[in-house]
Amino acid sequence: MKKYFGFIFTVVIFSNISFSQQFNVKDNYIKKEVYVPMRDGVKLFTSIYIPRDSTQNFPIMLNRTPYSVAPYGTDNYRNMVGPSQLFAEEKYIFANQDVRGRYMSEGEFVMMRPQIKNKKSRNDIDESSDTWDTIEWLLKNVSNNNGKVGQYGISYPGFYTAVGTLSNHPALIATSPQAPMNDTWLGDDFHHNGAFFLPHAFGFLNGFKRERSGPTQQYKPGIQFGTEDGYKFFLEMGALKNANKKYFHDSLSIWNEQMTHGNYDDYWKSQNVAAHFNNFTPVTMIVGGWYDSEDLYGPLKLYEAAEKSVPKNTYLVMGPWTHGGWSRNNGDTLGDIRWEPKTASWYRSEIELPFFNYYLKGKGTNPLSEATIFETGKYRWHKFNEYPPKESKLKNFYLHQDGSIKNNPPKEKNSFSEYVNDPKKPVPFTQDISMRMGTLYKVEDQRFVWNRPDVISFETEILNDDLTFVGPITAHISGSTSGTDCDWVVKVIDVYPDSTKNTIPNPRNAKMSGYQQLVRAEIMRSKYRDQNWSNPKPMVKNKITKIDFELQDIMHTFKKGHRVMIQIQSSWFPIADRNPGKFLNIYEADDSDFQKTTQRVYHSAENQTYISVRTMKVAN
Ligand code: PG9
Repeated sequence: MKKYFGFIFTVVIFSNISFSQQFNVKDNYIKKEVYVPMRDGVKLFTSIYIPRDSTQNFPIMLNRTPYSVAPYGTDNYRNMVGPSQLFAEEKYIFANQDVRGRYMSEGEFVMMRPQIKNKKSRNDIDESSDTWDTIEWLLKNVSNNNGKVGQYGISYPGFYTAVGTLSNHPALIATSPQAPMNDTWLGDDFHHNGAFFLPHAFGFLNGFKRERSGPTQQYKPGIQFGTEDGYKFFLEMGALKNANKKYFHDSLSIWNEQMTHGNYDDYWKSQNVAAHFNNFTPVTMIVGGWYDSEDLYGPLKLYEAAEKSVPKNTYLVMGPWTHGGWSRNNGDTLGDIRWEPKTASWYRSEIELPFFNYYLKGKGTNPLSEATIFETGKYRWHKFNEYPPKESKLKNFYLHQDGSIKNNPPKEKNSFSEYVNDPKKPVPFTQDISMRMGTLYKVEDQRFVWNRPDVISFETEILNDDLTFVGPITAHISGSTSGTDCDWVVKVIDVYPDSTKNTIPNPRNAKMSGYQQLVRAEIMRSKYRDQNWSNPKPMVKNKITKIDFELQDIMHTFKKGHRVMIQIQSSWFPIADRNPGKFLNIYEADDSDFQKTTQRVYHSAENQTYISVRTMKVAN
């Protein structure tokens, strides 16, 4: 089956499925707390909710987390157990576990603990072996289980689900890694193409990775920054090495550790999950959100990896969601943008629950097609038998001297656009005043930067027809810099017609006339341009150089009457740390290393700059 169904299923009919009244977990479940022994003797704290109904056997839903299984105490119940309230109502056994070294579990915590391929002794443990040992114990010790286990988790727990899948325990029938982190140097969380995602790493590590002397229900809080203005705070902090000097004072070992691994060395490579994500036995539904600012790379790359060896076991669901947005709310809005279908509630009732019910309870039918993909712009679901869909065709969109974007390459000689990047006045990534990376920037109106002198913009003619992009976008830059390193940020933007009237109110009362909605953006550090991530290489000053890099996938329709815009800039602050414009180890750079550079983007016959992306006709 390799064909697009041509089937747009109306979610609207399902969209009114509202949550039933808050379900009372305590009335329906008995809670137990146990220490589950691992093969090396370390015991992991596990809290288990078992249906009070003892007339049937139930499958076990396992969730392994570094974020705590709180509340602790057998009399203290969670308000919600399982991926959604629907699971609690359906009746499953829920086993939630603090992973090794976190909260009430024993042992040592390791960030994204590397997989051990050939385990030789009982002390060769990884998260797959901990998953296996946990499942073994649960099957033997929890009464009323039906011998079938499912595992799920979002983000970090999504990572544990992905590596749990690799345990290949025969009772682990179905798993769902949701927004799983795959590689936090190449594209998830901490870095994108080697550029350091500063507020995200700074805020997360400060809060998350505090030391403990043994099992604990609570960690010491991170330091307080005393401001909500991230742009100002990080600009005043200056060079990265000032973070420890000014704020952490050696209290955050993980920060110091990461600062010594600037390049993609074995430290990062050993954490990559996709390299192992093959030949597994559970049926796996990978879930991701188009608007996920943390882990969009993870689900897409794990799907790609799994498709090479176990295509029959793997399904993909991509919706218009922020990080984990499918597990809460309705999924019908982000920032200034609104759409009709309530995609998250639909996913929970029509995809997630039926998927696990089918595989773990033998109930109903499998609700999945190979790929269940949401098209933003037109805001509707599609089912594909292949992702990216086979009938999509690669097309190039070239930048031209007159500021246009055309499908034909330019003919001019020696044509370029030039701008100066000043690391002391970096281009902001958002208008939001926040210490966090947040998620609103994913669809934010780019008019707040488009006419800055350090941002260059190109746009198509008004579209005569809908134009749908699907799959990854690749940026091909012919560029030069007056320094020995610089960043390239490419943003793909949907420009609304000037005549657009606000028909639905949005929270900021933003005017949608001429709105420049960000659709996808990515950063690339020139020194990694050969994608030899472990061995960066300086730019030769003012030499035209080819820089190719992937922007993460989309499925977006630029509607008739809209335009496609591309903006290029060399800073994107503070979401990504600043490039000093000099080839050096940025983690050791001094404030005085940061210098202005002049970048040129060529759009000539010999040196073209363009994006390539699959486009397809989608039936209306
Ligand atoms: N994506 C998350 C994260 C993991 C590790 C570091 C930083 C963030 C998470 O939400 O689990």
